[in-house]
Amino acid sequence: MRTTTVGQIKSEFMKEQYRNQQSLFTQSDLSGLENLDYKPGAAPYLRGAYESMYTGKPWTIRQYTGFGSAEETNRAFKKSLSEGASGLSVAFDLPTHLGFDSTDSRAIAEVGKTGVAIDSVDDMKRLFEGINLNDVSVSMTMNGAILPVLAAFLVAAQENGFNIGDLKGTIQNDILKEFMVRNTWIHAPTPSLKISTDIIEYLSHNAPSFNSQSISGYHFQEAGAEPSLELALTLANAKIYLDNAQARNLDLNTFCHRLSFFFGVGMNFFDEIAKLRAARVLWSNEVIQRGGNAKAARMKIHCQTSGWSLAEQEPHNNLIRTTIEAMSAIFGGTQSLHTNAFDEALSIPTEESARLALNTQLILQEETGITDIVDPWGGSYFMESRTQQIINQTQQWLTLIENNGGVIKALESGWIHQIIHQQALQTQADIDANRKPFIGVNRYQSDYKPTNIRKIDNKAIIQNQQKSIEALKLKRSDKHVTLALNELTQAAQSGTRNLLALTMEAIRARATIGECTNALLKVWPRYNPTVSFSANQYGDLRSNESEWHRVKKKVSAVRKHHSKKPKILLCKLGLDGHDRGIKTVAAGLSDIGFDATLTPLFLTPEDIVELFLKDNYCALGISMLSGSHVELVSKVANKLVANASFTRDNLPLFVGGIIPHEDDQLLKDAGVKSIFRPGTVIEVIADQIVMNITTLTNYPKKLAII
Ligand code: MLC
Ligand code: 5AD
Repeated sequence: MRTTTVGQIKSEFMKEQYRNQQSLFTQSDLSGLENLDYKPGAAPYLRGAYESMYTGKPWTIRQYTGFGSAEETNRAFKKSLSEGASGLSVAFDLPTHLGFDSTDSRAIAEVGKTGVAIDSVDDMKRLFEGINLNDVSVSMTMNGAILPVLAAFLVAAQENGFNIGDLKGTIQNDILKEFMVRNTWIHAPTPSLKISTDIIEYLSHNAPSFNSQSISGYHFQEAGAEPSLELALTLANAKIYLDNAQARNLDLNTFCHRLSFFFGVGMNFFDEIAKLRAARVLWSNEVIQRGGNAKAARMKIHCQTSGWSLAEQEPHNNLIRTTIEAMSAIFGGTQSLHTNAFDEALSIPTEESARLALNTQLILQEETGITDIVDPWGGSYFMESRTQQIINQTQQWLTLIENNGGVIKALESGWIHQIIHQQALQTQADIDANRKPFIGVNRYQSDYKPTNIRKIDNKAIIQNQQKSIEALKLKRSDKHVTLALNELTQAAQSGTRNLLALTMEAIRARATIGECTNALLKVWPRYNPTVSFSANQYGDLRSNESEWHRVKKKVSAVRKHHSKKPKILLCKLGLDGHDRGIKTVAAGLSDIGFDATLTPLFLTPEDIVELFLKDNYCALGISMLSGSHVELVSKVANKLVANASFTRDNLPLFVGGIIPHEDDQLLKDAGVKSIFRPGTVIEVIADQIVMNITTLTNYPKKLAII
């Protein structure tokens, strides 16, 4: 079973890709389905979590927002609320996610870039200054540094006069999917799961209106999973969380209704609606089978339109994609929704693109009449049978996960990574081969480039964070902080006390997020798994194409010259763990003839240079999605030029990812030879690399011109 490939699974589970096999559905497709008798607001909630659905209360418009400093993000929150948003959602920067203070040398390049920088409870107070937390619910996407960040939120709320018993909101607290795809873990899985259960326990006792988890499928979809696999992995993880909470003797009917869910909604219009309907049924059945009541069994969902489905090419097309995806989420009965900005594939949103994204929801909510009807797809021959099909497919995936040892074993063995990666490769091959339509990317291309994108210059932010940390340290009692941090370390060691309660005391004493993390790292060091990719699948899917073969021959000519495959080192750099792209590139380059090595995540420029110089690599490829490419890639280039026999001109350095065009020159000046943006097909990448390495080094003329 362990060797199951996507090819096998495809024949079992997946419909013919991108086209429905059956085009007409009739009453006969409903035969045997129980679905038709289900009522909205009643278990198993097929037709919606609430009886009145949007006629009682429309979905919450909740836009994921965060950049720069707490003050800047606070202004963006207030703007969003004044423009019609009905909830808030915090995007933290990568250093905060990984428990580094903004002053840490590993953090500096990424402070405030893809989210807001939070170092302490004082930053958290600035983040929510002037916002009434009794009225507005706040979601926080936090999993790695969850203890100090959630503690800072709770203590900030208390110090601002709110009773934590009244707070409404959600903390993501879904660590398993971090290990599977999102990659902002800090400690190993076992201690991380203890932390997660501590949070459920603390919140269910002290903040009963706060959702203690947002169990996520979104990131599986972004990493490549199709809808039923996304759903299966989400439910498999949710069941582990239930097991752990129940093993702690928490009462299902006390905590379970505060476990919420989060799904991605991509361009697979009908299946996304069916997926949300199927999700509610499967969860309800699971909870009721464990003895939960109807309230505990009600699945509540947040959705986000898919970032991956958006293109860098002709970005205004993304407004249309996002609108269609938002409609799937709404028809599926989501409780809360984030719609992506159209410039997603270029940078984080500008004021203009953020406003358009929000307006997309306002228009759907207020102009279309969509909110007047509860579950408008209910009873549709097609939708009901598709929902049942997704239920069946999801159950088959769940069985397959069990056959691979259950979710934890399948995670540790790499099976889960592999299955998702293989689906990503399938999709990429189909786009690259123009089998899966992607307007403006593989057909109807144009040269249009937008100019106005948000750039974060974080020098001033870093200085401010430094000053705030200094001010915080001046006014605190170091003795008190040390005592609180020691207590945290001891509690991690003993495993018997609730870590959130203790972290709140350290945070209240003005320990920083980094200091709290370090106190735990003494017991549970940073986790560092290897990353792998699948060979042969992508190449097999492209094997009929002439362009693929043309470039493969070129790589082969280089191989013959060296009597071995050209070695390429591929890596992510810094704290960014979004590795779908680099894994796809590694698989593709390997299949086209390179000897590709993929490094573990979270390497510093120093680490990368050391690895590169250790072996006989002919090229270095770096994937950057965090907006820190200029700082971090330049450091790599400078070190290579300083330490080895490279000049800027002959550095075999390549960069891929979200790179604004205006940064091209800076990167080229540093020594980067080619920049590959989302949507670049593998053979173009391979061709460029071969062309560059054969002209850069002393190759015979014949090779340089192939
Ligand atoms: C709602 N209510 C109703 C009703 N509709 N009551 C009667 N009839 C109706 N029709 C009541 C609910 O019971 C609830 O009360 C209250 O109104 C609020 O409704 P809700 O449905 O709970 O909505 P909300 O508060 O918005 O909560 C939605 C949620 C929550 C449960 C899904 O967990 C949430 O907001 N999640 C957001 C997660 C998020 O934004 N994540 C961003 C991830 S970005 P009561 O009393 O029952 O509470 C990311 C990207 C990355 O992760 O970085 O990788
Ligand atoms: N602001 C707005 N949206 C963001 N995303 C990530 N960071 C931000 C941010 N700071 C969104 C993107 C991405 C998804 C993970 O979350 O849509 O695809």
